[in-house]
Amino acid sequence: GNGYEAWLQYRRADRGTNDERFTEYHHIVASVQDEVMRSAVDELSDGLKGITGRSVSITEDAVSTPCILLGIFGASKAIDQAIDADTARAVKAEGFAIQTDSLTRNIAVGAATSAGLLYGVFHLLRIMGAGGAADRLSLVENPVNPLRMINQWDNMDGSVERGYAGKSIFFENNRITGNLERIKDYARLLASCGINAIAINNVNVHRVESRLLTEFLPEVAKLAEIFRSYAIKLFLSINYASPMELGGLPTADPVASDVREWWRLAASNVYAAVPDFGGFLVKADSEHRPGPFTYGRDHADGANMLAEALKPYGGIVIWRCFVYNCKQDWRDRTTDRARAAYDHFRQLDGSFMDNVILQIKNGPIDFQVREPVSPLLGAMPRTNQMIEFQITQEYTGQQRHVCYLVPQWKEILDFDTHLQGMGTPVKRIVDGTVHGNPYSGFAAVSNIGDDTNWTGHPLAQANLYGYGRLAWNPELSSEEIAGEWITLTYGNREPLYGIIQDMLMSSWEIYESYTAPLGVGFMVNPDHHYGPNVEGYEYSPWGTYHYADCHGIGVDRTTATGTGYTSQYAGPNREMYESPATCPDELLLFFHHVPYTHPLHSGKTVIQHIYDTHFEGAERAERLLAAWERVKEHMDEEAFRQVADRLAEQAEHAKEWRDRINTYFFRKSGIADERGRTIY
Ligand code: BDP
Repeated sequence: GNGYEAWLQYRRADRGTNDERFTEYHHIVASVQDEVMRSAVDELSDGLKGITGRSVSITEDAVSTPCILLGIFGASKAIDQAIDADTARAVKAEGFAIQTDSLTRNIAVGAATSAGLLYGVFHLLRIMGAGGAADRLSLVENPVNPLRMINQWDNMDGSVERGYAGKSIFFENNRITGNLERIKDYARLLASCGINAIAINNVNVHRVESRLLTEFLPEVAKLAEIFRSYAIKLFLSINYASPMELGGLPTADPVASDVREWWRLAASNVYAAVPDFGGFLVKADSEHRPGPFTYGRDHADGANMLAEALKPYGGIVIWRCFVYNCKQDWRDRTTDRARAAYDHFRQLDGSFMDNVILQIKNGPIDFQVREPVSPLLGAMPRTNQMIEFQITQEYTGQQRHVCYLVPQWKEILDFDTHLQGMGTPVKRIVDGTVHGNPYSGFAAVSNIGDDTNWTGHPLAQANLYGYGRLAWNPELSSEEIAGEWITLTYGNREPLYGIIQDMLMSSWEIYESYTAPLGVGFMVNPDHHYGPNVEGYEYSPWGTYHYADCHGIGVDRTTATGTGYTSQYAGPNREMYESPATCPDELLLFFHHVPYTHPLHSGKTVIQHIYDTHFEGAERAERLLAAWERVKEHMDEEAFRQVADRLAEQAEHAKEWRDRINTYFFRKSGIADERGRTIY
């Protein structure tokens, strides 16, 4: 196939003997109450048609068994009879219960809301698609994270910032698209893996996108309507200087009364057009974007002013913490970009309104292949926080290279911050349980565009799917998520299933091995960030340095002799990172400047590690292509080709990475590869 249906193909399951049972189900019982329930019923009916190959009937009352019953607890008699009260009580707002009656074999999907019902239907279809057992279903699911959000970095000219899969599906020629079908299909994909919020425009808001808030509101309302029918709330990224740009005011100072009034009016207009509007996403005082600093105000002043405007309508402000000085000098080692978010925000704990959420990137720098966890996560007990991931592969191969990111996200979520003693992992902070926050969750930058297969690289679909699944339940394993995705997308026949599973599970490690070593980051071409360039960012003012010279490499971020960044972590982590003896190898150069001959825990020296990983990485990239060749006979030509072409490019490009990095360090250090391999 061309990849458009992604994981919603509703193909017949290949493995397992139970799937045949599902062909009995071609009768849905539901009384549709609203548009979300309409979506649930439509989806179930389409899905059943695909999976069973039979036509499906929908009635309000059960006319034959076995059937699939859908309903809201307390509103549907059939559901209240099918699902006992204790089970029903365990289902929260967006959750659901699924139960098979052993006598009638009826499957009941019950929920407290239509959103829950929609998720329940997608879950049932996932089970059916994977050949699960229809006759024994008995489960309750509730999402772990309240906010499960997608950020589009789409511009109204149709381009997508850091987009690697074509143009925007939302905008073209400085207007909102008329192709609403595609947006509906996107909403289906998102809802099917549990996403419940989306910001449709780039965090870098240009003049034209500011007008989404004003003159484009009628079209925004149409998009909101589509997402609403899939239980997804729409947000807009706003420009902090809108009162000046759109309103002609002389200032955007958050304490100025006309500025406050401008935002109050803007909010009231948005809610008139979109009654369930989610709120604003804000990048302020970052990378040349306007913000409260211009007026000598802090970020709490800025965020609260917007929060006040949204409060009467239940809206929220999502305020990004990606704030740093992008004009830092590499010679000045007293400033450190890694420190910036914590230094700016930590002191403001307790001063944000309760409908403000701080959105914090997973690491302190910028979505590198490997970074420590941002020390700001969890460090503001009286402030709502959510984590921001990057699904789009800006620094992880730009959807030309395969890089399954779920294992990276899992490591971050499982990281123990020690903020409330041992056992305070990031996942418990961002789900709101550690500090009891009213708002919390996940956000991530989308990786889709108008390419037919959505993500350019077909295997990159696994990242979008995996992000949603992980936001729903961070306890799912990377293997489980990959397994679901492979089964739903390609089926679960061997050897195909096992080959793709191995490729995905090894891909992050492979990518890391031939790119910037040991957590030092960057070493990419400036601006577009694709491909190797060891000194591309070394002497420009972005705060992204590795300080390599003829003696050694790495950034001294210790408290004893470096930038003091390590002091932003709680005790045990601070100690672990402070000393090269306890710092994990994979982050050594993020925290320490060491000689090339420094021995790692692995027993290798830093320089030999660089050589070995780069030779191995390039070889392993080549083996990915060889592995893919073995699935050729098990899938159609187009699906095979799309991946094969990219893997060929990756294998070539990995060699370029290997040679650039190895040569650079060979020349700098003058130390030969102990295995005598050729370094160009
Ligand atoms: C960086 C991107 C840049 C974004 C920025 C952000 O290179 O395009 O605008 O992050 O997150 O990763 O605001």
